[in-house]
Amino acid sequence: MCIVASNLSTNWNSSSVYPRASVVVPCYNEAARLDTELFRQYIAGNMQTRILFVDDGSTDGTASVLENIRAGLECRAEILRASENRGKAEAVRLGITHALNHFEQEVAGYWDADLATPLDSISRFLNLLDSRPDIEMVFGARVKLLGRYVVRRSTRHYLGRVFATVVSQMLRLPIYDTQCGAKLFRVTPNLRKVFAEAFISSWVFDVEIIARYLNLYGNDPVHLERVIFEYPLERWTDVAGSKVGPGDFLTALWDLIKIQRKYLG
Ligand SMILES: Nc1nc2c(ncn2[C@@H]2O[C@H](COP(=O)(O)OP(=O)(O)O)[C@@H](O)[C@H]2O)c(=O)[nH]1
Ligand SMILES: [Mg+2]
Repeated sequence: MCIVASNLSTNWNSSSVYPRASVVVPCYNEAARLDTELFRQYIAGNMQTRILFVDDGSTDGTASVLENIRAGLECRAEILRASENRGKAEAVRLGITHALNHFEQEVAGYWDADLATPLDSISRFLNLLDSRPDIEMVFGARVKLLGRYVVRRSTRHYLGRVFATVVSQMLRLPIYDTQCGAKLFRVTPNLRKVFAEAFISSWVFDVEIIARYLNLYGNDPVHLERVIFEYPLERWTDVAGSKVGPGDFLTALWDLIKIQRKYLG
């Protein structure tokens, strides 16, 4: 049995198969941050989306929190487990490849478990992909504009801006925010190729994804510029309890060097 709310948000074309999107939520030791009610409300009320939680070796109560979220909503909530922790990049890759191998969907992507980007942005991204067939991927962008609620600690904001500037120079792509944990992709043969092999970077695999697309587009950044839509989020909050520490900034820069050598050299 699957509980379904009556006020379904189905802006999407209702003639298609449901769920039309699979969204991977990587979860590592997230028992304290997972919001059971918000996830349950979203899954119950949105027939267009399947949520795939990926828990690789959490040592806290993540497994039971995920079971509670899924109870009664099994048709649109999956839990994938791996006994060994392999990092966010591999967890996301596991979830996306599972979705591509087991389900039919038009869109696949990933969303951080702390809901720094609220789940209701998923339908905004989906509507955008629906209205813009030329776009292949929608990335959340944390832009502090008036009238939006984007709250980020200033150190992370400035480190993030430095990082984003380096990345956009490296990719020759005027991208504003590569690191937001809210991204959806149209399911295409290229998406399968991009997620086929393990990433060489752990925290900046988002950049590696873009570099892989760039290779598939004949290293033509202009082509890539036409198919990526950066969506300025209405709401983004820097949720406490991040697993990224100050030392990870240096690891991230080292990962960029590895990406440059492997894909952009
Ligand atoms: N499955 C899995 N998820 C991870 C791992 N490391 C981080 N994550 C998830 O990645 C997302 C972002 O993590 P977070 O610590 O909030 O990073 P930040 O928002 O970039 O500071 C969350 O959903 C985490 O649970 C991991 O090793 N395995
Ligand atoms: Mg976070």
